Amino acid sequence: MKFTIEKVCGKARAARFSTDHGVVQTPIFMPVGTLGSVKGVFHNQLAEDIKAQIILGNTYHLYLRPGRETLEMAGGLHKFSAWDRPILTDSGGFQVFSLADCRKITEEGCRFSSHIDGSKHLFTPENVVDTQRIIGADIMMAFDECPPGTAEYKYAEKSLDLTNRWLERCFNQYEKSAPKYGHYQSLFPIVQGVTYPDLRVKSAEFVQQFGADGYAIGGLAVGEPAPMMYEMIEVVNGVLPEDKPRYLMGVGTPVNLLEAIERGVDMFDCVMPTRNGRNGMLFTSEGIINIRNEKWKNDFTPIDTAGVSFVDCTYTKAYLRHLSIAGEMLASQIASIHNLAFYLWLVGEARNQIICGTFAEWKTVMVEKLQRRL
Ligand code: PRF
Repeated sequence: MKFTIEKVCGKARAARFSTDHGVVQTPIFMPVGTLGSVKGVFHNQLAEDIKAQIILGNTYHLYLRPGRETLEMAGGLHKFSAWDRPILTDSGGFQVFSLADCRKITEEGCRFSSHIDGSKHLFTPENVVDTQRIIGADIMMAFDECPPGTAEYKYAEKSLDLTNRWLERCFNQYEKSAPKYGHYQSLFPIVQGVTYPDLRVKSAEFVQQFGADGYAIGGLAVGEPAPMMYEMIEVVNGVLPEDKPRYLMGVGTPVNLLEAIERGVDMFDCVMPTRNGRNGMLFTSEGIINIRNEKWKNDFTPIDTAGVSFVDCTYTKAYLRHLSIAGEMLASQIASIHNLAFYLWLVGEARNQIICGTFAEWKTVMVEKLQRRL
C-alpha cells in the first residue's frame, strides 16, 4: 500500500493512500457499515452525496451473520454488498468486549456467547485474520484487547503484553495466508496502553517491527477524559513512523476529529453521525441541533443552509422534526445522510486547510462553532 504525504501543516498531514479498490485522500472519516450496510443509506448516496471514500465493516457481526460460508460464496463483502470502494474491517476484539455475553479472555483468544442467539464461539488472532481474508477487507485489523479507560496500571500492562503476543500471531497468520479474491489486503496493528504514557510508548515501538502498511491507535474514547485522549495521541504519534497512515479507532465528535488531525491522525471511524442522527442529533458547521426540540416545530427554514448534501436544502427543520417525533424511518435516513456528509465535509475541509497552510487558524474558529448548541 502506497502512502504519500502531500503537505504538512504543524503536525497535521494531508496525504493519500492507494488500495486495489481505489485511492483514499486523508484526513478521512470512514462511515460505519457494521453488517455491510451503513444503516439507512444507499450506496449511491454514500458515494455521491456523502462522498465516502472508504467504509468500515465489523468482523464480529459479519462472522455471526451472514457467516463465513456465505461471505466466501458471495466472493467477499465488496461483491456481496455491491460496494466497490475500499473497506476496512475491525477485528472483532472491541465488539466482543462490548457486545458479546459471557466472554472469557485467555492466552488462546476470547471465548464468547453470541448476543444474537447465545451460541458459543472462540476468536483467536489466527481465525480473526482468516475471517477478514474471507470478508476481503482492503485493510484488516489485528486482534487486540481494549481495556476500559479507567483500568489500573497492572491490568493495562498485562493486557498490553497479551495484545502484543496476539499481534505476533496475527502477523504469522497474515504471512501464511493469501488474499482470496485477487486484491491486496493490509494488516494494521493496534497501539494500546490505556492512559499510561510509558505503556503507550512501549506499544508504539513494539508494533513497528512488522513493517505494517499503517497503524491504529486503540483504547481511547473508552471512558478517559478528552484532554487525556489528546495527550495519548501526542505520545503515540511521537513514536509511530511519519510515513505511514495513523488511524484513531472509534473517534469521535467533530471537535475530537479536529484535535486529533492537529496531532497527526489521518483516519477515523465512529457510529456517532449515524447513531446520534437516528436519535435526532444533527452536527452542523454552526453547532449542534436537537431536531426533536419544540423550538423547531414551526421553523420552515432549511435543515442546514451551509450544508453540502441534498437533504440540507430539500427539507425544513419543521418537517424533519415532525418525521422524527412520528418515528418515521425517513427521519433517520435524512439525519444519517446529513451527519455523514457533514463529517466528510469537515475532514475534506481540514485537508484543504492543511494544503493551504491555514489549518491551525481555521481549526480554532471551527472548534468554537462546533461546540455551540443551536
Ligand atoms: N480496538 C479495536 N477496535 C476499536 C477500539 C479498540 O481499541 C476502539 C476504541 N476507541 C474502537 N474500536 N479493535
